[in-house]
Amino acid sequence: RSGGRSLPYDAYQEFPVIDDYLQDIARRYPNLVKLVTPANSFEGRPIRYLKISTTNFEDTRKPVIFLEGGIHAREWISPPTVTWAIHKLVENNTEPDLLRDFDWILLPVSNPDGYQFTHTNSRFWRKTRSTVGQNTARCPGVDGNRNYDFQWNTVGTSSNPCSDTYAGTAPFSEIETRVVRDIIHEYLPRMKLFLTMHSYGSMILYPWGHDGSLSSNAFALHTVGVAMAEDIDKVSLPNFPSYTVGNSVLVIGYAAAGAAEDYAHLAGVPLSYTYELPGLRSGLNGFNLDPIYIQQVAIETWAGIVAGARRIAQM
Ligand code: ING
Ligand code: ZN
Repeated sequence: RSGGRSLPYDAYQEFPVIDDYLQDIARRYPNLVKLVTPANSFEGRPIRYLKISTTNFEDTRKPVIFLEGGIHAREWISPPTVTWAIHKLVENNTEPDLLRDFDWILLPVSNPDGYQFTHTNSRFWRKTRSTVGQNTARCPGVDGNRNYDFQWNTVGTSSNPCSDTYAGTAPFSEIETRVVRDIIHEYLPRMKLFLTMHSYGSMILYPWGHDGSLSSNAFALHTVGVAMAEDIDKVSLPNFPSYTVGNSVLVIGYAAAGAAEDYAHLAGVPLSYTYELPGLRSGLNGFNLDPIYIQQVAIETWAGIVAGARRIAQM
């Protein structure tokens, strides 16, 4: 376990190590950090997030920024970008305005069962690990990013439980997506920025992801998206591709209904994005970003988050 020390960023960590880190941070910084465990996963692991606020989280009218990672189990570079945000807000704060001006919700591993399964059993597992309804022991799991209740199971999804994009038996059939849904609704209308961290492709995607149309807030979504991408590219490496910003369907090339990005935006979060973090290789190898790059991606992604936050402050 992390035992009072900062999480290592030279290797991908198993779920219990990340979970111990969250508990440890909450113990070490009780005036700044509150640990919340709203539910356990299908297999009984704690789904935890941190609420970070210099004042009483529930009393302030500060805008809330919500970072979520690890819904897709194999996208290993996702959780460290969220834990690095914790590190930069709490353990090594060099941007005091970000605590002065915002409250933060940080959920590094929303799908702990799938994430741990990729460490112990099957590296390229994507979904949850639930076995209810259609999900049998033969074909467990639901695609968390197809399980939200907006245009559910209409496009880019499958009704076959063996598929990697299985939408589930019903919207929000998964506890892992209900947890994210409940956070969004609890902190609206204060929640101004929602980022769901995926890999890979070096893209910043915004709604609508189910049909490629633009939301009424598209101008702000694009402007803030470009600001985030520019600040990432400024501190990125020469061998990393630069970020592409745009509507999800236009940029990634396929439509998908029931995604977190669309649901958060529909619910009322004005700035809702899917980050596709760098992969550097093609096919499944893209999910195996060399661990020498974990810290680099964490640092540059934090630059993007900072840019997004500071744009909110100006809005
Ligand atoms: N990518 C996202 C996915 O769930 C996405 C991309 C998001 C497409 C939202 C459409 C809408 O397929 C990854 N890497 O999972
Ligand atoms: Zn993903």
